[in-house]
Amino acid sequence: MFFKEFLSSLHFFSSYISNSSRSKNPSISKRHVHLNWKIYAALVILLPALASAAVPAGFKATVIAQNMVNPTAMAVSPDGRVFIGEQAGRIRVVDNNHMLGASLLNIKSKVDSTGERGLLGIALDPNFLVNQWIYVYYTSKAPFLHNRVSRFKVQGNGIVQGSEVVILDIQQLNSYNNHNGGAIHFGTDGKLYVAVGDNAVPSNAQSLANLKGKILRINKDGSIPTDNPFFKTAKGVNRAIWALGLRNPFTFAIQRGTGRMFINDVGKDIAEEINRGMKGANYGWPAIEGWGNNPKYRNPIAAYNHGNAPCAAIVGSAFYNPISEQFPAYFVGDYFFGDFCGGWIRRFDTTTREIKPFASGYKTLVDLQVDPDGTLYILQKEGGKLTAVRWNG
Ligand SMILES: [Ca+2]
Repeated sequence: MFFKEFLSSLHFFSSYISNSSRSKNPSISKRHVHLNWKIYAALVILLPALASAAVPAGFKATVIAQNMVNPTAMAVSPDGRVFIGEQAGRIRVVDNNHMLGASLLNIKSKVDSTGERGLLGIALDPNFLVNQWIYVYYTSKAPFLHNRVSRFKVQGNGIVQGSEVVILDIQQLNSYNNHNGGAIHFGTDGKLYVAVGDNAVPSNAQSLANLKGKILRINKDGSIPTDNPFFKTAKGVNRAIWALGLRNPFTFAIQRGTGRMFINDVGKDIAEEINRGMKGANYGWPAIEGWGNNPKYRNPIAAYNHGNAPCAAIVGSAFYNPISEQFPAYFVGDYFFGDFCGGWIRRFDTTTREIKPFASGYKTLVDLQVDPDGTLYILQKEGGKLTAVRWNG
C-alpha cells in the first residue's frame, strides 16, 4: 500500500457516502449507527455503482493491460506507446492497446522498492523521437540508499545496454521508506522538473540544505540552471531547488502549450492540495496543510478536506490538452486528478476553478496521462491495470 492504510471496501464506501452526504446535510452524524434509513437505502443503491468503474455517458472505458506488478507511473510517447513503470524496477510497454511480454527496462537489481520506494517516475525527452532518451526516477541501493534520476537510451522496445547516465543524485534516505515523491516531467522551457517527498521528516520541506520536500529544476544533462531561484543562496546540488514546502508530491503535471504546472501534494490529516507551480514558491508544509493566511506560504489553488474518509491521497494528474482533441470541447484545458483511496477522478476547470466529478471505481489509481490522440489513461496499482477512456459520442 502506497500512502496510508485503508479499510475494507464496505466500511470505506459507507464512510465515503456518509462523508459526501454530510456536506449537503450537516445534521447527519459521523457514526454509522446514526445514519438514517435514507442513507442506508442510498448505500444499497449506490454500492454496486461505486464498486464498479464508471465513466460519464458518452465515454467508453476499456481495460487494455492488466497484471502489471505494482505500477507507479507512466509516460506516453509521441508515437502512442505507453511506458509504464513497475515499482520493483521494470518498465513495461503498451503498444497499440497491447502489452508487450518483454520489459523495456529491468533494473530490479539496482532498485530498493521497500514501502513507497522504487521506480517512481518516467519522463521522455522533449526530443524523444530523435534521441530516444528516457529519464527514470528510482530508489538506488548504491552507493548508499537514495533517490536518483538516470537517463537511458531506448532502442525499439528495449534499452541500449550500458546507456545509463546518472543525471541527479538526491541525498541519502533515512530509515523511513515513505514520502519519496518521484514524479518527473519536462517543462515547456526544456528543463526537467523533479518532485521529491520529505522522507517523512517534515522539517526537510523548509530547508535549503537538502532536496527533500521540494520541486527541483535541472538541465537535462543534470547541470543546474543559473536562473534557479536559490542558485545564489543554496549550496552545491541544493541549487536545483525550484519550490519548497511540500510533503509528498507523488504526482504533478505540466500543461502543453502554456507550461502551467500543477503539483499534487498528499496531505497528512487535513487536506489534499493542488498547488500552482511557481518559481521560488513555498507551499507551507509542515506549518500549514490546506489553506492558511500566512503570506510567507502560497495557498493551494484547490484542495479537498479528508472529512471522515479513513484515507485520502491525491494522485495522478493530467491536463486535457492533447494534440488531437477527442473529448468534447468543454474538457479542453481541464485538469484531471484522482484519489488513490477514493478511487474517483475529478476535473478542475482552470478558467472557472470549478471542480466536477468525472469517474469513480478506480481504487488505488496512481497515475493519469493523456495520449496525443486524446485518450485518457488511468493506471491502477491493484490488478496492475491500464484503462483507456475514449469518447464514444
Ligand atoms: Ca501546502
